[in-house]
Amino acid sequence: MRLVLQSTLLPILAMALLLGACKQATQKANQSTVKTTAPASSEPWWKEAVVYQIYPRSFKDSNGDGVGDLQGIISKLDYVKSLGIDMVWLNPIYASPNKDNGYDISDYQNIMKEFGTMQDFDALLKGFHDREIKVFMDLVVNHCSSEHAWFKSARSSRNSPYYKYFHWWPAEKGKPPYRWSIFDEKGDAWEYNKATNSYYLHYFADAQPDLNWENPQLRQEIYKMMRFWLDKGIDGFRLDAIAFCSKDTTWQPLPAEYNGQWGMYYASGPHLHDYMQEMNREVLSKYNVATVAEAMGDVERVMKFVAPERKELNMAYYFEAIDFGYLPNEYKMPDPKGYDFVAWKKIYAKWTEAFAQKGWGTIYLANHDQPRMLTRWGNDTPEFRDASSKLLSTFILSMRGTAFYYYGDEIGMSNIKFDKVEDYNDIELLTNYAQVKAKGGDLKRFLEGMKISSRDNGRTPMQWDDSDNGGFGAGKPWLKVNPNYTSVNVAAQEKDPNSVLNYFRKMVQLRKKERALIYGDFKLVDAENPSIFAYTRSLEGRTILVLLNFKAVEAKVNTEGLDLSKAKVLLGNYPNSKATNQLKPYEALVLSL
Ligand code: TEU
Ligand code: CA
Repeated sequence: MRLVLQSTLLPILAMALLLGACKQATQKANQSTVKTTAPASSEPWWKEAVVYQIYPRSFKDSNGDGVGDLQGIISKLDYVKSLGIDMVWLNPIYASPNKDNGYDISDYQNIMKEFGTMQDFDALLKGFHDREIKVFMDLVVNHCSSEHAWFKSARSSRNSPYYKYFHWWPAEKGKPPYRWSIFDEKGDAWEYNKATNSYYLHYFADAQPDLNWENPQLRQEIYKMMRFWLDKGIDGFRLDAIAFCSKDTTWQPLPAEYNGQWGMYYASGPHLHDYMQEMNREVLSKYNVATVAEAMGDVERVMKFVAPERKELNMAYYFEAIDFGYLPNEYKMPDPKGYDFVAWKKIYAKWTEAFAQKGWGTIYLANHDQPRMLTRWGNDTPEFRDASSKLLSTFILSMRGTAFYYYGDEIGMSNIKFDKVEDYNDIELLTNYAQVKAKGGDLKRFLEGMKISSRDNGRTPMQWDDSDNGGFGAGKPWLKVNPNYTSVNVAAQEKDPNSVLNYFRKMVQLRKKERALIYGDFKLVDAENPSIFAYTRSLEGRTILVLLNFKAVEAKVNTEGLDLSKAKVLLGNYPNSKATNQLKPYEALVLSL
């Protein structure tokens, strides 16, 4: 909603008062008529939320079996609260044989044995709610596990009532038309099943058969399951790979316009948005909850999920910025020449501007599908670990869009960089490794690249203290703990007021205090600057200037047109930060103008 300031001055003043940020804001508001996307008092909570993502397998192991669990999270509720965050997103905790760590669900209404019981879940939800923290669950419904009762029945006979819950190609019609698979060694998304003499479809691993959304009965089952969790009082869903759920069942060859871009094609199913609207009508609209779509594709595609008048979902991730800087067609192999920083900034500007017109976006630099943000976007050398971790937190919490923050980043955890393939667990890496090997490719080069980009880098156990296994748990952890836990850990950083952890907390508080950081207009400053990411966030006459030097050398930013002479430092990541346009390596400055 775009509003002119004068017409909304009263409610805005009331709100500013409430937030204790009134004085400066109102003084400036009187002088200015800047057009902003002003927050009506009716703005939904999820726009202002800071989300903390917990990968339950790696957060805290309560019983010494080497796997994080729900009781482990319960034991850390006060820590999570102390971060100042508003919402937690839990990666899948449902029953699963864990071929893809919970993204292969065998029972949607039960808890994974290793994680605990439904009683543990209820206690966890209550624990968060008692602390005024909302809880998002992962909703993985593009596919389930081949161990799910539906699939076990379906694969036994074409007469099974569940056969039509999946997509099949009858073998009497010959070989199925090629479909690309993400976690399949052969790269083939059709798997032959003897008992039915047919092939089933799996966009991901063969242990992850795709659910047949074109079947209304299947959709009703999903909605029923969603209601089960919503009735328990959860606050929303992150919809996994949801863009893939509708299939073109004419099974034509890849249309020429997609030219090798299977993901884009999969994200363009003919009824995708009919289903999202149906889900909204039948389920989501009946609850006060929020949703975030893992929405692949370009602005136009992603926008369809979140444009409010379409009544689908609330927020969306996009991948263009996070997937930037890899060599094309090469398993997330980082470009040795580095990435084009100016182009990267412009991707953020493009998406931020799009969401300013309509809908609402998200900002993140890491999650369980990504390496550690410090290694990928900062600098994990001892010299710059601290400064660049703080810089990245500043970025996430000063951009426009709901902030998603990944566990461990608040203490500056970095990539573990395994040397040996045996150390890895992730199905994506193991599949890709097997493919490179089968093609006689350069495995050494592949493993070197994966030290930067592999998902397991972001899944190592949380580093709580300098005791064995970093305080994660007594047993041998399912994935190795980063050996730097002896110095990089929560306990050490709690004691240090200038730690990465305490900086993160300050930045969270700053975002809460400064509504401009949430709702303010975003404007790139000195867009072509090759080192510094600079932008203003303006709301109701208040302007905040964010200066972030992403490079290991000093750099200067052109702030022409902005008056820094009376600027006030709201937060900086060096001691005694000053309002200046000359920045130290990885320096971050948040200034009010
Ligand atoms: O990811 C969706 C997805 O398309 C992945 O291929 C993603 O692009 C990849 O992980 C990047 O390396 C979701 C989940 O977030 C992921 O953990 C699952 O493995 C995947 O779905 C299958 O459920
Ligand atoms: Ca455990």
